[in-house]
Amino acid sequence: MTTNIALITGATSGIGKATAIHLAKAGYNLIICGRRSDRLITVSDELSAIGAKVLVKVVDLRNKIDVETFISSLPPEWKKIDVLVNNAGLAAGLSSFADGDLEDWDEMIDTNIKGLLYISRQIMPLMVENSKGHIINIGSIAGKEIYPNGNVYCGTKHAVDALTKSMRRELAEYNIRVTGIHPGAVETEFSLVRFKGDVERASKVYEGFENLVADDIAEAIVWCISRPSHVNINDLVIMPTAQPAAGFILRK
Ligand code: NDP
Ligand code: 8X3
Repeated sequence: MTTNIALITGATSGIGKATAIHLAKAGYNLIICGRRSDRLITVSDELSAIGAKVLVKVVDLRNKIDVETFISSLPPEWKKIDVLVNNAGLAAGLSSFADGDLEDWDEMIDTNIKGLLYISRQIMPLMVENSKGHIINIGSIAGKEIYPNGNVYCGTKHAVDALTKSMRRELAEYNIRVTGIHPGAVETEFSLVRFKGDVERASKVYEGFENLVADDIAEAIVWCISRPSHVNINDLVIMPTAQPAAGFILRK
């Protein structure tokens, strides 16, 4: 029996890394990518120790030529991708529109929307050819609601939500499942990235309440893909109990 293959974008930290570990434990072989090569090697070693075969690729998803080369140059045995987890993404800054940094806007739009599209465009034909597959798009509560100064990040995640619905509508006839996962606050490197390395500001985001951890989301992803093939989990919104709405956290 052949082993299933999952490709996870942004597997160098946080939700992507946790998902890679959970999928390795579930018996998957993994293609992992991200920009930080040292991190990819560390994660790869961890996955190999669990028993998974691993293919590592350093790639910036904003570069459509590199994304195309990455997938077209995969060895044939790695092209039968069963699961694509579109996880790579970021928030950059937390400012009003009037104070917004255009570089931040470009980075979020280019990564969260265009990067997700570039890699999906390469993998969908492979899944269509196999008449099976499962695409998991990591959206956010910021793709369901908005919060003060979330503006462009919220816009990119609303776009992910719309793209997820469009993919599901279009790919069902090829037996390809599509799931949107929309977390609230998960303690990862997310806030450190958003606040550009300001450790104190980033750690304050998670003070005084019990945030989600990356394993919470990874477990949900494994649950979605392990449902029987006639069952598609369309959409999961997963929140800390203390965060009943976007941008609203009950802190002690
Ligand atoms: P992390 O910052 O820990 O992880 C983000 C991952 O995305 C890293 O592996 C990073 O890898 C990768 N990445 C970012 N930009 C690029 C790029 N241009 N090309 C390739 N890879 C890239 O944050 P999270 O784990 O929290 O974030 C994962 C996803 O979850 C994101 O889409 C985020 O928007 C979403 N999310 C997060 C929430 C949270 O509260 N943490 C809540 C809701 C959704 P590298 O830097 O090595 O390239
Ligand atoms: C991030 C969700 O609520 O931390 O996508 O902004 S939140």
